[in-house]
Amino acid sequence: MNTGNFTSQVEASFLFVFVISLVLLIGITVAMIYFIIRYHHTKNDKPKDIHGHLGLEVAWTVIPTILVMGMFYYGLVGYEKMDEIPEDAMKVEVTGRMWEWKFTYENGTTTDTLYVPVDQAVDLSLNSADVIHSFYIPGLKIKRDVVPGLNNHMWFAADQSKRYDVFCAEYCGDEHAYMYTQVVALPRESFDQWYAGSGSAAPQVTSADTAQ
Ligand SMILES: [Cu+2]
Repeated sequence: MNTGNFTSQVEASFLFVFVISLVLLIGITVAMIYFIIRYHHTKNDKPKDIHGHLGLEVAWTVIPTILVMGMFYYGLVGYEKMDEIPEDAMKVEVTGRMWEWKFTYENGTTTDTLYVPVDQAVDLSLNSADVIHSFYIPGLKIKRDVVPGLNNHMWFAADQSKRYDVFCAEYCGDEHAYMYTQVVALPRESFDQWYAGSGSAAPQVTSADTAQ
């Protein structure tokens, strides 16, 4: 189930790394157990010295290099997409401070919950008023540091009308754990209505689920 434009790509990268790790874990464990039994001192009283094996050394250099380059490739491709903000993206200023988030829209409206239309690219301009925070939307599989003096950008498009949790993912003091808000993705008409009459009661999503 997709909920954001990066979800399937991030999940595929995680699965790729996970499968490689699992195969290695099982392979190493099985080899270790086999060696313990096969080369037990009761069966082999005189150990031989081995002065290297070219074939093995090439294999254990080349194979991990290919695997790590594969992981790097997946990560790089995903990172590049996250860096290419579409021209028609809706711009929102995000300000993090101890211990709350504030959103400022192009018409000057400010909120403490982020309202966006469904299927709309949203360009978040991330600024901090004090220390380092990190803007994290697990349901959309995106996260970026919010650093004082550094204007980072991050974008997404939510493809379902839902509430998405937002956490601060960089420890920033006593109430870091409460630095929580939500992204509410609204059908286009509901969003436009709210945006036109901004300041009026906050809109509700029809579905009560919160994406995890
Ligand atoms: Cu924080």
